[in-house]
Amino acid sequence: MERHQLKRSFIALALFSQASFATNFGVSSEDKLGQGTEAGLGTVVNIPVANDISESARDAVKLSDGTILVYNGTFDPKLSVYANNAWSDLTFSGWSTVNNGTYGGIASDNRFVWVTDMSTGGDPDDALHGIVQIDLDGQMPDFRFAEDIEPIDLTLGKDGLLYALWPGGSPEGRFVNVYNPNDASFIKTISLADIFGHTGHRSIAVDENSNMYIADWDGDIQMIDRNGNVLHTLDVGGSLYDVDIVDGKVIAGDRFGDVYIADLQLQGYQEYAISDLNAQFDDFGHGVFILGDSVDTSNIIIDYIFADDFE
Ligand SMILES: [Ca+2]
Ligand SMILES: [Ca+2]
Repeated sequence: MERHQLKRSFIALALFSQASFATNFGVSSEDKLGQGTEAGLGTVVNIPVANDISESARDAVKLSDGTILVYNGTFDPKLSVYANNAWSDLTFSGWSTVNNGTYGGIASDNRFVWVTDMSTGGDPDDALHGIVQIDLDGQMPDFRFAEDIEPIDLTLGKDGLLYALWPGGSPEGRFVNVYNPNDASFIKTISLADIFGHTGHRSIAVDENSNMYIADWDGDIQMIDRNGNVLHTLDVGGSLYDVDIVDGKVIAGDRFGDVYIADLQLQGYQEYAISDLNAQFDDFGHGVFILGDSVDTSNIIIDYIFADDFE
């Protein structure tokens, strides 16, 4: 091998090993969006306060074109859309959540957006609850479904199904309802109470094999398969706000400004304070939501998944 070829393969190796340690991820915390890697959240933007009464931004999801959607508020939230360095807002009558810091979930397949909706006071419509679907293309009327539950988090699984964690209250999140996002039809209920007992759960993420990752206030991330078998438990210690599968990692945020990045088998994790990753975040630490990814469901055949997995 000639010298320039050697040099080139050395550079390629160096780039590869650097890439293998970098996780691309983002957070929503302190009414800011931060994006970057474990080496630093180099991009931070302020989320506009959506209402006259200050309501904090909650969870957020990133579309494949880089557009970011934020569950922005509590009793009268906006769907705040960040694209081309500019913000715009959408909303839906009666959309609201109980004001617990960890509540509020959002997911998207790049066209439709799903958000959790709970029963709250205020306008008469605010008592309505379930899952709200919003069409970013504005072609299909936005609507509410799953009106028999009050979800505190939801996720579009990498398997193409929509999972909602419910109810609120204490202990919260004892059940997961599964829906077909193509037609909002109900598929099944999974009882976390049957698996873990009478204990609370705060957030859910789901991989392409329908394995569920459940994040808890006591600091556990639990991996369970579609039949309810507990595969792994990882105790990261923090009071967890949110969990997502991003860039091939399980990433959770906690109550005090920390992010936990684990492998998909939950064999180990690294902990980062977001204030160390960018000084615009407060050293004191505030609740951290993980910026989830949209899921392209166009090549996923839902009928096949439930013929196999949900009988
Ligand atoms: Ca409501
Ligand atoms: Ca999230």
